Amino acid sequence: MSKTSAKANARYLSKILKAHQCRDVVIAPGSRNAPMILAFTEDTDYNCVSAPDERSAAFTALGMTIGSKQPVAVICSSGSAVVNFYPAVVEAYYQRLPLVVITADRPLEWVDQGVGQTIRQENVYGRHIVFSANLVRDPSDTLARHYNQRLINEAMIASERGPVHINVPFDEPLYDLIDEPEEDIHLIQKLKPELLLDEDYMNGLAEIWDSSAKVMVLAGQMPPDKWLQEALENLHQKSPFLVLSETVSNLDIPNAIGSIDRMINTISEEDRKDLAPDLLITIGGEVVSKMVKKFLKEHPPRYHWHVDEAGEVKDPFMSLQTLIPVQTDNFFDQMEGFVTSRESAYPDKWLQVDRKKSEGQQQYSQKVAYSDFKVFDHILQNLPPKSILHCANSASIRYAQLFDHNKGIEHYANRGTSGIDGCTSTAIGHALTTHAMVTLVTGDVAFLYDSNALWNDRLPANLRVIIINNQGGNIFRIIEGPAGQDSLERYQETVHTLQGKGIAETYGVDYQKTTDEKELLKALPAFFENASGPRILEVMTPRLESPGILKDFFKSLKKG
Ligand SMILES: Cc1ncc(C[n+]2csc(CCOP(=O)(O)OP(=O)(O)O)c2C)c(N)n1
Repeated sequence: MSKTSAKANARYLSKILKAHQCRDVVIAPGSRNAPMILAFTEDTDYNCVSAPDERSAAFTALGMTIGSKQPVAVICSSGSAVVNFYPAVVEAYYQRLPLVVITADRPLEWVDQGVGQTIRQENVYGRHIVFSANLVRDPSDTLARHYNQRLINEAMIASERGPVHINVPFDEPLYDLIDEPEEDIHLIQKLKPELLLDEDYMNGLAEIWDSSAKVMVLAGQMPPDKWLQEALENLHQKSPFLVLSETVSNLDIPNAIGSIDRMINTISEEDRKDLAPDLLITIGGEVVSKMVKKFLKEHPPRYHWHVDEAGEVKDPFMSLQTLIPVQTDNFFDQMEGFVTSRESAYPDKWLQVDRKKSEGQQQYSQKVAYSDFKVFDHILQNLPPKSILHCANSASIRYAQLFDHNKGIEHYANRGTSGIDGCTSTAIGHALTTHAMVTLVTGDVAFLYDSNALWNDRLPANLRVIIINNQGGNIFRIIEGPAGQDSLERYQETVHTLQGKGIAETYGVDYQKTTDEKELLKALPAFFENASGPRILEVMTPRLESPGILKDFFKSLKKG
């Protein structure tokens, strides 16, 4: 007979979570959480990962939610362990990822009483969590048992909107195991209806669409969605429109401009006016491109709709008028039935300009000196087909946005809060849930910051980490503002001579370093071959020259 924890709350969690499709659990060590460690690890339905650093553990779990598209639990002990989950909680909040945070707690009676590892854990994630449950300790009557089970169900249902927190107080004994008992577990499921707009709404929206000569869809961060792609392509056949697709939107359609900055930053003011839409429809999450935000603020559309199933107002361009709270693919499917069939030169014109920019970029890439720009070009060209690319914040994802990408590559970045604190852990979590190759391209500071990501017991062999080591935060040499300041090198760029070799050795990860283009080109193909463990490639690049080469790139496209 299988064993489980003697603590009822730990058993309820392990039984209810799997009924809500949660099968992956990342566990940070501790004693207060021992009942949950026992309940989850004794249950063979769960895939458990051990990660000692709570911040990395939570980001690893977050990466697993991206890969599995299911809720993933992360469990820790009490005290400051709990607040080390916070960075991943906020990232999950803004990316709406189903991170299920389970924290062990001391009995409530001991909070603020000078007892070790005890803090105010109830509702500790404040306004960055979609649901917080504080379970009753050792539920001894029917009502208390029902209450705890209902709260766990509620949390799991809420996790489809973002991170949830379940705080679970335990007192000693913590380690008692019992035979799996026969006990009633209360399950609540939520149905997910396909929502459609009624005809009156659709007629009104279609009228605006038909009256708008220039219709633009701007796609922010989202996972690959073939239904949405199909819906957009069908609608485009009937009434053509232009799509600006951020790299992390994972949209792969013919009428899309993927390198938004390359276009917007290199056309004349007159052309920008011409590109500005009459009707803007935004979909997806965060938008990386600062340039598109500036462009749309300077050239506000006449109409702006935001399609978001959750119906939350997001208005970075200060132009939103209509919030459309239905599934995005359904909306465009429906739209196709209501708009009038027509021709439009608008998308073709800009797609042609984009092709020219792409040619200009290829020419520039060929002649440009060794730099971050050049290195990105080579990396992106060498990525294995049908693989997954994670880009760290911040220069990595910004460079990635400038290039045309090979079809079939999925793109991810922690753009919920744009932190550098969990990019490696997130990529590792994602790699743990897939057989595809997962490549993380990261700056040196982001890599060093999250080096504890490698401290887990299940480092995936399909992980490849490329550190672009430009000896500091090169982004601060690129953006306007810090570049001319005395504070730049010490306080923003944080110039250093650190390298990843020692970290790789500590964690037993295969490591290689390249210092010029020739070495890089030689290393890349072998680096991406299948291997028995993860690999790190550190690419040394010139910190002073790279920002200038990026600026020259934009200048050269402006001229062309
Ligand atoms: C947790 C956190 N702290 C600080 C920042 C501000 N920040 C943004 S990018 C960056 C430097 C990144 O440097 P690196 O990883 O070397 O990438 P590079 O810019 O050189 O490509 C910093 C400190 C942040 N985004 N997140």
